[in-house]
Amino acid sequence: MYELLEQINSPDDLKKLSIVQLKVLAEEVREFILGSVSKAGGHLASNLGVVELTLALHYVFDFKNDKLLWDVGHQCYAHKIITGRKQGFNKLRQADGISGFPNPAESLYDQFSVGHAGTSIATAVGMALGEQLKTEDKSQSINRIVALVGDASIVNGVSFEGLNNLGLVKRQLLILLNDNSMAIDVTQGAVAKYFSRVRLSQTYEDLRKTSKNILDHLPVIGKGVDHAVERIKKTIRMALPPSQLFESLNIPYFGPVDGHDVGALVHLLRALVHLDRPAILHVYTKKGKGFSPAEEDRRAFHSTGPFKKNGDTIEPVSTVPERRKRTFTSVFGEHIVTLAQEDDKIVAITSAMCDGTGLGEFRKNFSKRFYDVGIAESAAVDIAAGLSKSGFKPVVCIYSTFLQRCYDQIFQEVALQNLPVIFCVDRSGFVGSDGPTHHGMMDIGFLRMMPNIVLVAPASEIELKLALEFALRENKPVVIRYPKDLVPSKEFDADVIGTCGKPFEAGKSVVVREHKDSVITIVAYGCILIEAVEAAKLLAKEGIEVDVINARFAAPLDESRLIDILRGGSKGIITVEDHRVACGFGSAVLETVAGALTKGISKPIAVLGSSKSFIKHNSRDAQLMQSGVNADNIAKTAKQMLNKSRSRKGSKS
Ligand SMILES: Cc1ncc(C[n+]2csc(CCOP(=O)(O)OP(=O)(O)O)c2C)c(N)n1
Repeated sequence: MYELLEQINSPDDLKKLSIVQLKVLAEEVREFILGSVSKAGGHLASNLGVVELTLALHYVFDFKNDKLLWDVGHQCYAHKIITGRKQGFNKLRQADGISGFPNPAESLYDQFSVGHAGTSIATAVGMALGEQLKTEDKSQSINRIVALVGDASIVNGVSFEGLNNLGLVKRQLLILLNDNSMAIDVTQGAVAKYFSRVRLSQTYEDLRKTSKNILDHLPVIGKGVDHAVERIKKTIRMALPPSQLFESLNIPYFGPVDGHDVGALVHLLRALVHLDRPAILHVYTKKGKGFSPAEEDRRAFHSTGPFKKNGDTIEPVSTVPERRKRTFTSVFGEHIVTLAQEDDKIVAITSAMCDGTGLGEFRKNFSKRFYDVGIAESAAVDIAAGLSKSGFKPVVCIYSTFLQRCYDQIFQEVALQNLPVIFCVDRSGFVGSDGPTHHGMMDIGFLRMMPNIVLVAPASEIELKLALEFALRENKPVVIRYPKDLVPSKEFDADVIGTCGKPFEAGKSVVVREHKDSVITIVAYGCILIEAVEAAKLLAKEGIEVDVINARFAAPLDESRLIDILRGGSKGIITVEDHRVACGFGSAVLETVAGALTKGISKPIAVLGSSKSFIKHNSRDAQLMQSGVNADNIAKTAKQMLNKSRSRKGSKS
């Protein structure tokens, strides 16, 4: 079936092929990607778009020595396939299969473990500077460096900061701008408009002429380069709209060219490989190329679950029963629309993650109050701060892992001003198959030390709605964290939350289960409450009664409740969270209890959460289990605590 691909186990095998064979191989690689993603799910459309580009790069460069840096990295499947990792695609993004992002632990062909946008240019500048320092004699510097960056990621602030420093590099460094006019959604902002104006003015013939023009003037090394670059720029300027953006930054710019013509790409790269200075090659590709459902709905196929492919029609495969498909994200998306209908001061902001954060309906209903600012999380927070200053109620929706980019903006422009900005922090905790770049394991830690910020974590559907309503009432910055997960069933809400489904009150926890003979108190923060309740039921079956507290807040913490527990009959406290133990919710509890210790009260405390290591791609359930944040381990911890308490008592008597 894969006549050529079967023979490709490394880029060296690729180099033996002719250009005609490369074209055939590109189709086989596409089929292979489709087959793997349809079975396991994964990033599809961006990967289908860069197949020819990837083959051409490996054909021309030698990435055993040369360095290829991916931006975001979700588009590296073809690269992995031809760098000896085909087998891993049987279990793409699963525990013992290949990861969906570049990973140096997997292969010497990967430089950085990445998943966040905007990093490739600056890291490439750093690597180029390193090579430059190692060998002052430019001609000896044989390790070439290529950064491949998408049109949505190149506008990220970090990318621009990298470009701003490109002048430091006095040797080869090629930036490949892969322009498919899409982020996950259509690319946003002024630069995107600029690119799309240029793109619309191009015919296929223009692209072909540009390639020829570049080839006519290159390769040139050393002295002639300036003239050649100037000549090329002039000819491009005559024939095509100039790329003033890069020229004004003094970066030699080539293109735009067709990113699916593998032959032309090979010739171009062979010419550019000799350039002894940084340059940009602007390449047009099509997201979803070669698979019509993905070409037609590029947004839906950016990342997809498993599907059945029948020719060009597809049928999603879901392991989740229809009635349980409500996620924290979808509940948020619905409720924010309901609230915005009643309050026209609510505005929503996303950084290129409209669908991912559940804002699709909001955008449809309130387009004037919706802002997609592109991959620009820090700016999103400052724009929110400005909106808040103008009297609006901004709701900023950013995944936990990407919120790490906004630390200083949250500190200065929001917390220090005590502005009522609401942060809806989706993908908090383990995220499953995207792995360590995407887990949201640090938000409690880095936010709870900031004065003024209220940290909330709802445990269920009702609670998420209540938390949002609370945040809109509270005249302070409020962070609501929730996971990439289904909400617990309606029965859970009715049985467990129903009894305490009262409005959120700042810093107040609620009791969800208590018993007069309780021996341990479990305090759960957020979605993980369901595991704590399950643990309590398991223990009850063994005749051990425990209390369960739904903390609701990590800041301010319900200190008086904690002091009450310390003073009460419980033998100890177990805290549970879907977050790293270090600096998390349990640590906040420990800090409070340490204060209480000085007043002469002490009890054993177990803090359950993720350890200080990076947990690799797997299912979310498996990751929680691996971290001991599940009902069985909570119950086991309670029994251990009880046994220790009994043996202490025994040894005293
Ligand atoms: C800092 C950051 N914010 C948001 C995302 C989520 N995200 C993943 S891919 C993507 C779009 C990337 O578009 P582009 O760079 O043009 O690459 P393409 O997928 O089009 O190849 C976004 C927004 C991210 N990975 N990193």
